[in-house]
Amino acid sequence: MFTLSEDQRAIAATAAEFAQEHLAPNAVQWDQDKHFPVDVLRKAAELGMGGVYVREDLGGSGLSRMDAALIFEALATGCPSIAGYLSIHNMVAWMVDTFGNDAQRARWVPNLCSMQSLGSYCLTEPEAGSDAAALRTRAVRDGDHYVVDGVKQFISGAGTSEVYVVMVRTSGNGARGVSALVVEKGSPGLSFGPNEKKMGWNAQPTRQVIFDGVRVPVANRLGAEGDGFKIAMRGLNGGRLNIGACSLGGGQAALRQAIAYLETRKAFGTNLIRSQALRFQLADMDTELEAARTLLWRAATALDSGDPRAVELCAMAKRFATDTGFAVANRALQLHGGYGYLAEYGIEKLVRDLRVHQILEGTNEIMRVIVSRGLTGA
Ligand code: FAD
Ligand code: 2MC
Repeated sequence: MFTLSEDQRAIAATAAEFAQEHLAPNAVQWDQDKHFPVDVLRKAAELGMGGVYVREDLGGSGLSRMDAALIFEALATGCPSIAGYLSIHNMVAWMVDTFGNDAQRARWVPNLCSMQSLGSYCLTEPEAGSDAAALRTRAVRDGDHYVVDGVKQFISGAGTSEVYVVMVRTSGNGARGVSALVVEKGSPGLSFGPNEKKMGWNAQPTRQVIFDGVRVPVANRLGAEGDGFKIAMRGLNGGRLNIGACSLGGGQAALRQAIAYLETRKAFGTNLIRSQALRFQLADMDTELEAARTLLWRAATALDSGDPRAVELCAMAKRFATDTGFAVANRALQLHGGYGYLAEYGIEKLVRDLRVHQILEGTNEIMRVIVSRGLTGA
């Protein structure tokens, strides 16, 4: 577990190369322009990053969660916002691949893997975020269709995506009344709110997804009626690992940049890198990233092997890696002095991007809820 195979080193190197060539040089500009670079995402898909842990028969890469952790960390060294969207897209592709029947897989998986179709994951609602099982978007059966009404909030990629995996209420209250539907862009009655103005993650859109009497074929339901909540949660286990990995990548990039800066910045007659107080900070940043990475790899391996503690380990890793990545980036900003606060250095963007990782895919408080339930059973 602590030694990467030759294949894994090659996978990580390919993703890192892609990040340095296609993401890093543009990341600050995309953030400022709020530009969602779909063409670049499709280039990533050519390298197999549109369906990292999707089966190979329909174009997926058939890799493990551990491999995915390496890929998302490497991508995020170039831009956490783009790596974060790719993670969500991969979660959607995996859900369709895993819970879809043959016809559903054949219809959506190939285009998701090539990213000709982008995917969005629609769980959160204006009045149901952490308490996801309280969702109210309603799907009422009418012959061979469901009629869907409601609003999904904060949906990444919305408006651009073609494929929406939407958790809807098909019966009663609570988790067991939730089903998962695939809704295609262009369905009559489907519309999108304005692109939210955000602190970070500006290189991808976040919008409401609004359903007004949208007729969705029953054939678009993933799994059985009532399976939707568990499908959503199983998608999130891997999503949480990926987001943790994105935080490690962002933190690692910030650390590298801080070292390079201190090596050239002069004060009090010497280079700042010679200050032991500052070197100790770099040492702590490196140590904390390595500790978070070790836990993340442990959790990824647990998910790969079906370990009974996998859910709790993914939650621990998400909480710890996203807190660590943010703290490291924020310290890197401090080490840059006033220049860290300027947009052109890219450090303040990393801090803004990584901040939201502590909130989305389950807040870090909810990660503690999951871990503590595992401890006490309640
Ligand atoms: P609330 O649930 O209202 O929580 C408010 C505060 O109370 C938080 O600090 C929370 O941790 C705390 N809290 C709540 N319950 C408890 C508890 N039991 N114990 C302790 N503390 C608690 N969602 C999607 O479905 N798809 C997406 O693509 C998506 N993308 C997003 C992109 C962005 C940029 C953002 C900001 C959000 C995105 N989300 C998405 C939504 C995200 O998952 C939610 O914002 C998150 O789960 C929290 O829900 P909430 O905002 O309703 O906060
Ligand atoms: N993996 C597999 N199954 C899970 C699971 C997980 N991580 N979490 C819950 N389940 C199952 C659980 O075992 C139970 O099954 P059963 O009925 O067989 O007992 C069922 O799902 C219901 O679970 P709970 O009884 O634990 O449900 P509860 O309502 O208490 O809520 C909680 C659980 C708080 C953990 C869940 O609501 C949650 O994760 N909330 C956070 C929401 C969230 O993460 N949103 C992210 C949106 S996506 C996003 O932000 C993006 C950027 C894409």
